[in-house]
Amino acid sequence: MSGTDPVRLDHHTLERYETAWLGVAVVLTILLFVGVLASLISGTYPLLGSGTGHAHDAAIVKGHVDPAQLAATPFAKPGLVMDDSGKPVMNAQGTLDAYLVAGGFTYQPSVLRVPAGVPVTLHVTATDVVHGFQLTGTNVNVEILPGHVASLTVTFRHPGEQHIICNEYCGVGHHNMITRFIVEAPTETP
Ligand SMILES: [Cu+2]
Repeated sequence: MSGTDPVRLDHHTLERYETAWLGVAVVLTILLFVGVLASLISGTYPLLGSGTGHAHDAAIVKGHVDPAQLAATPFAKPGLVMDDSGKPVMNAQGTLDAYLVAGGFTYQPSVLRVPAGVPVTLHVTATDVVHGFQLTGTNVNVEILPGHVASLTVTFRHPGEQHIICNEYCGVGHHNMITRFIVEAPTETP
């Protein structure tokens, strides 16, 4: 007996190790499949934003909206949220809200008038496929998914015209997807 002899495992011990490690591999494989299936079923995606606190936001839950039920949401009236007299409604955070819908190779509204110098929170969703939403010449650039609401706040500093374009190929009318933002100088001081 010398201490330098390599340890030799007998046949039965080797088989036990093999079985044990095979079991570990099987468990890991099952966990992987369960994880993938669970994320597919629960629809786990990163959220870009949730509701704004407006009462009519009830149909938008944690940045999700049913594309087939947009009529029950503020997306039914795309554009700035207005009061009954047609004036934009300032929310509790001191920003304006605008709702935009991408789909059918257009954005609605096709023209959005916003005041300069006031933060505007844009809520954007898609009705059909994935679209892009890029404010040309700026770093405003988000991906719009059906069923999801991307919310981002933008302050237009200078009066003039800006364009939103779709930068994710969405079909034959992709190149027509454009919406204009007309930034208006602040009108009056109360
Ligand atoms: Cu497109």
